[in-house]
Amino acid sequence: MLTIYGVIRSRASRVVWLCHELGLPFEHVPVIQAYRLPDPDAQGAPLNTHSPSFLAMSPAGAIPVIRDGDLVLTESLACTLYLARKHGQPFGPADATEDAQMLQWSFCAATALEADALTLLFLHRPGRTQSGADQAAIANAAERLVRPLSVIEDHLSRGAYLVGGRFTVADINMAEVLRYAQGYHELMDRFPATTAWLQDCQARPAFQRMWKDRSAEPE
Ligand SMILES: N[C@@H](CCC(=O)N[C@@H](CS)C(=O)NCC(=O)O)C(=O)O
Repeated sequence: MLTIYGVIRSRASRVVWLCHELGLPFEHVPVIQAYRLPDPDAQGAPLNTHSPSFLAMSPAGAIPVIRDGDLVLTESLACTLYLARKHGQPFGPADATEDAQMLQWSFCAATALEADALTLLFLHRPGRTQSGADQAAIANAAERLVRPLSVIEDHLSRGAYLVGGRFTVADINMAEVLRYAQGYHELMDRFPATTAWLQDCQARPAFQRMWKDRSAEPE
């Protein structure tokens, strides 16, 4: 059986969401980020990204990791793309063209969006007092996101989903990155097709199931 290592309050959410879409059973090992623990190296600390047994399996010391038979795989987007390709349509590619398009949107999410979207998530939390430096970082991140978001907006204005006219792994990979920026309305309100698509993705029962389990985890 497939094993997913990593609490759902992490990029493991992407893999869990896809598995629910696929109806794929998995064992879940809730390895937690070391930085979220007061003393990750203490005896009796929960299994975390510093734990020797976890590092022995995955020296990168990051979650998520999946194990599928003899394959141990890191990098959340590699995990989702692998599972989607393995299980085929509708969530995976029908052919090399769709495969390339799924890679394109996933790499776009990881390289053109993720870092700046995370800046918005961390610095624009409700109730957080922002320093001047924070405000500058938020403005810069939002400005850098305009160009890739314009490309996505244009694409989604002409079709409901990113690839093949159906919901696929590309939508999961992109939606989970754009979720980080979703609360920054000053930016997202400029992209109505993208906002509507994101809400549509998050209304799916598989996302809702993942989100319920994620919300049940300690903050
Ligand atoms: N590019 C990697 C990033 C993995 C990553 O940084 N994961 C975070 C949690 S979302 C982590 O494990 N941090 C470990 C730590 O800080 O101890 C991926 O997409 O899987």
